[in-house]
Amino acid sequence: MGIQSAAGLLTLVAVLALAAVFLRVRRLAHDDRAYAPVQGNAYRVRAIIFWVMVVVGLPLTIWLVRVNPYSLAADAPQVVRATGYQWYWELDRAQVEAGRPVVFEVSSADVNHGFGLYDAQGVLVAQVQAMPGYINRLSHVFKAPGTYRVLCLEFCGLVHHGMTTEIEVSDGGGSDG
Ligand SMILES: [Cu+2]
Repeated sequence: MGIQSAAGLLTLVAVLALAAVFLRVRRLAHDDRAYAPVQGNAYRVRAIIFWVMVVVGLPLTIWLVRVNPYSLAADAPQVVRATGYQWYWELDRAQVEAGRPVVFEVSSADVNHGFGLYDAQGVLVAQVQAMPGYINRLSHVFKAPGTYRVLCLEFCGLVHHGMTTEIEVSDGGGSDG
């Protein structure tokens, strides 16, 4: 199970637990009961929740911040300028490292093209429009090294289908995750 699914499941369980508490409070609200014992119980529950948060929540939070993918933003991106032509791509570099952010600055010299990035299995991993007069920035972190292909995603004329090039993604090595 990935972190996303685990977080989703955890949230669902927490929401259901909270809903159960609300329903129970609603059911007990009409009971005529002495205040002091209820207050004592509540304080005990509160103390337990506090220590659970300290013992479980604090280490969990620290761990989650460490694995947070957004911390990669601090890393200087690898910039690739990509320009579409009828009917080929021009990249100012064809090699980047996996595990580090890459920013594709995508434009076109003639008509609209579509900059589509495909992995070795032919799965589209990222895409952006290539437009004349505009530079569209596409940020992507390649998770795995390998040969990726760029295909045109916008029908742009006679040899649209031949508009492909490759990007070599090497093992970052220096990346500490
Ligand atoms: Cu095209």
